[in-house]
Amino acid sequence: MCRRTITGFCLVLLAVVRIDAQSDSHSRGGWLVHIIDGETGAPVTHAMVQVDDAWVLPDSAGVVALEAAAGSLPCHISALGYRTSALLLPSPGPVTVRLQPEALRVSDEVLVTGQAVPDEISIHSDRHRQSTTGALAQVAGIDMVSRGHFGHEPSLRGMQGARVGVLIDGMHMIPACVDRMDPVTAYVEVGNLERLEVTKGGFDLTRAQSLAGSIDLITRKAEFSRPRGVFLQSGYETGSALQSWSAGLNTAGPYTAMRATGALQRGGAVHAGGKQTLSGTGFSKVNAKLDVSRRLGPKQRLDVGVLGDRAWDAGYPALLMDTRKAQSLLVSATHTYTEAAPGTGLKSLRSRIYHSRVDHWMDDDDRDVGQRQVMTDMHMPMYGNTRTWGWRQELEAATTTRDLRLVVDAYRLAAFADMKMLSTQPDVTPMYLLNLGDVRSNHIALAADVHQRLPGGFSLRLDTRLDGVDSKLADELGRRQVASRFSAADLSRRDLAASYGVVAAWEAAPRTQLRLGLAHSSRQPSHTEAYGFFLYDAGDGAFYHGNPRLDTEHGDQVELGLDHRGDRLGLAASVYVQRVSQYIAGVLDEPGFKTFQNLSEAELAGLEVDAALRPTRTIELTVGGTWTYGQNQALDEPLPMISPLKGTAKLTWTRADGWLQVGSRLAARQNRIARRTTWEDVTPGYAVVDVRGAWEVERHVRLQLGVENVFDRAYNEHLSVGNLPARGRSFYLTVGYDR
Ligand SMILES: [Cu+2]
Repeated sequence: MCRRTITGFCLVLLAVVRIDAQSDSHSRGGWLVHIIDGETGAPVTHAMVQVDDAWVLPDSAGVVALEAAAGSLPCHISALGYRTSALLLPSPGPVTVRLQPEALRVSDEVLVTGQAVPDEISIHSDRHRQSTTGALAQVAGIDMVSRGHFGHEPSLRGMQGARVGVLIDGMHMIPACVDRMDPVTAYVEVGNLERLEVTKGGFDLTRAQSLAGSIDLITRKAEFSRPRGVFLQSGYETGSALQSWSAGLNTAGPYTAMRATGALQRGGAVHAGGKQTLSGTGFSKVNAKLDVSRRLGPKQRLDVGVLGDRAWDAGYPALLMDTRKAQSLLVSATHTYTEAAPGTGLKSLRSRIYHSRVDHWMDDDDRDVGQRQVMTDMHMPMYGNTRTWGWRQELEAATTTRDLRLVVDAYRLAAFADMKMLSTQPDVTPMYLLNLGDVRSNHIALAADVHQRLPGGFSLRLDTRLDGVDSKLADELGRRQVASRFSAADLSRRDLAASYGVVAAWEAAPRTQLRLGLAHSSRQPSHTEAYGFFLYDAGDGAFYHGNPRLDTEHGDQVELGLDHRGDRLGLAASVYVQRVSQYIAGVLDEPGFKTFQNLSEAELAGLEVDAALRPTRTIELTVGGTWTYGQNQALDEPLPMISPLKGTAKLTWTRADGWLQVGSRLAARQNRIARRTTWEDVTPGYAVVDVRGAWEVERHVRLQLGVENVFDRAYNEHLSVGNLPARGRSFYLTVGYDR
């Protein structure tokens, strides 16, 4: 996508307002300030009155009561959509302040700055991944959206954000950054990643409500089989001056096992292809994880886990701001009952309670706000947090021909985000607003998954999920902000949504399966889509407003799949089409401002192919390709953030003590771009070559090394916001000790 800038953004103007002051003997104790719209006379309830350093809010009639002070009282009154007023309140008494409406304007002049250039998506060997992002990017159908060289967000089958369910061990953790700097995938270090459970399409609904599918990051837990395990690892990558250290241990007795790990990472300036160096791309991060498992007799087990992460000074060159600090914590307790004997009936019962919390601070202190074209001369420090309390109950049962899974997935969310606008000009009054005015929501979902085996190699899988959500805005200022655009009746919502899917499979030949899936998926609006206020999106340079009147989005999809797992040849292919109705997207209200609306229809389709050929026992050739198509039917243009045709080819040579791989990543030019909903530009295709290997130099000591982008190609992914360049030639070396 391209980087365009808006000129002439003028947010706050100082104006002189008329003050009608009346003497009133009954209120000599102070001032009673009535704040009204200068044109309509309606009370402006979302105004903010600043006296010295304190902010005061008006009541529902637009009235502010101020304490008496000696002489006249200077104050500032600001409200979004009005000129800010600086005034001197005369002697105590009732005062009416008429605010002059001031549309927040963006000039029509649009400049294109900077040329099209790259972002980074690293793909590592299947067996020795260096990062969670790299592991995700290897999955056919997943691409990473980047806004910097840190915190990449997964895109699944052309969809991102709330359309993809991202979980940690089946638990919900809700990002706190309204600019999407903190995807949940950033919180699981690759050393703690046991596996990725990626569900594409709407065919497994036990994890989350989603149209594209879900990504569950299954973490490593304490192992009873390792009484005294120790692991140490240290690595360096030249492409982003990335240093990483991690250490951990695993202890186990007959009844208790414990695993603890800690990791530290520090990245610097990124070296992009063609000898460019990008500034403002560094980050620092620490991560710690502790898991304790206790056996309670032969059938029961208790697991307690804590996952903490803290990142600071992470640069996002494509956005207006950088992360100053981001911290998260996830604590959980799980009780598992397992029926040891195989057979029919109850197999297992798992109960989990958890709490996750995310805090996020970002600012533009490292940016020259006088030079930028959006919000010129304005610093906008922002803070956000989310708190989630969850309960997940899972029951598994089986008969000889049927497997059954029932899930209760419930959580309660509190989400808050605010922003200050501090001008560098001394005569401009600061402003304060809530991007999320303390959203409180309760979610409960019941899901069932039935797998029925039929004669003749056929099987059927049925999935259903019913989601109930009840949400409201709790903060008084937040309520007023949203009520100023909608009505008081829109400050809470409650709705139900059903999703269902069926997959018919046929074992057409030994180790060969054909699949046909049909699904109807529902996605209720996210808390930011419903209640967000003044959210800046770097993708189109617009400020977004939530819409509490949004309807549930629905997807109807069909998928055909083929799997073959032979000795010499493995093949997995799928083709899908999804029609989305009530598609939620931002619609322009006035230049620079959008509100989320339901659009009539969008369509997505795609093809994913992965093949592996093993001509000998030590040589393997793997090729993969994905093609994704997205069309916004309502606006008659391509959907934004859709990857072009992409492919990989890798040749791997394996020995007992290591392996060596030469691989290539290819992407075609993306000509299908969104111009109305997003400012995209055509992204040229690229081909890069990587060489990787691993070698066990000694017992327990393993080296991983390689060169990415061997020919130092300058390129960027289409999903790189602001055409942020990808890394150029990068050497990496990791030394690990594990016993
Ligand atoms: Cu942020």
